[in-house]
Amino acid sequence: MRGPFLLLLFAAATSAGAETLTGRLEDPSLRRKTALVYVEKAPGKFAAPTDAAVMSQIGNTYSPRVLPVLLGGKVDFRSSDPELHNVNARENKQQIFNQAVLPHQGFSKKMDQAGVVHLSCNIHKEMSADIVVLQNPFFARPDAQGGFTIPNVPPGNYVMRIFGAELSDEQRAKAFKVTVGGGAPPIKLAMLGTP
Ligand SMILES: [Cu+2]
Repeated sequence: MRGPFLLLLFAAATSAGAETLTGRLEDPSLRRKTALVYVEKAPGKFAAPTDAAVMSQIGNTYSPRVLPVLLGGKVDFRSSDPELHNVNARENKQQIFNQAVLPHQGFSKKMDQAGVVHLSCNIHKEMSADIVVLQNPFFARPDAQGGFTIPNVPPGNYVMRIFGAELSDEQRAKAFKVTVGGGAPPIKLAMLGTP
C-alpha cells in the first residue's frame, strides 16, 4: 500500500508534463558574480506568496543583498538599527519611492512592476541592495560551482537572465535562449553563446 500511495502524492505535487530545469554558469566570472538566474517570462499568471519577503536594514547594511520576489508580492522593510535610515528605491533610474525608516521600525510595499529595483539609503552611502521582481517562480540561486536547478518548469523555449550586483550592464542584459523538455540537455550559460 505504502509505495503506490507515495508515488501518487509525488505525481500530484508536480504539474502535468513539467520538467526540472538544470544548468550551469560556464564562465568563472559569471559564477563568482551571479546571485540569481531566472526565466524572464513564462506563459500564465503566477500568484505571489501571501507571506511578505523581508529586506532588513542591519548594521548599516541591507540584508539580503539580492532579494527575488514574485510580481504582486509584498516586501517588509525592517530596521534593526538604532539610527535613522531610509529606503530610496529606483527602477531604471526612476524613483519608485523614498521612505524614512525610524530606528527599529519598518514598512511594507507591494511590488507591482517586474524588473530590478535598486535600493539605497541617503544617510549611509554604503547601503545598497536590489529587489528582483519576477513574473514567474522559475528562478534559482546558483551554487558555488555555478550549478542551478529549477523544478516544475513547463516544457518550452525561454529566455533566461542572470542578476548580481557586480555583473556588468552587458552581462545583466544578456538574453540566454534555452529549451526545456523534449530531451533537451542541461543548460549551459556563457556570455559567448552556449557551447
Ligand atoms: Cu541608512
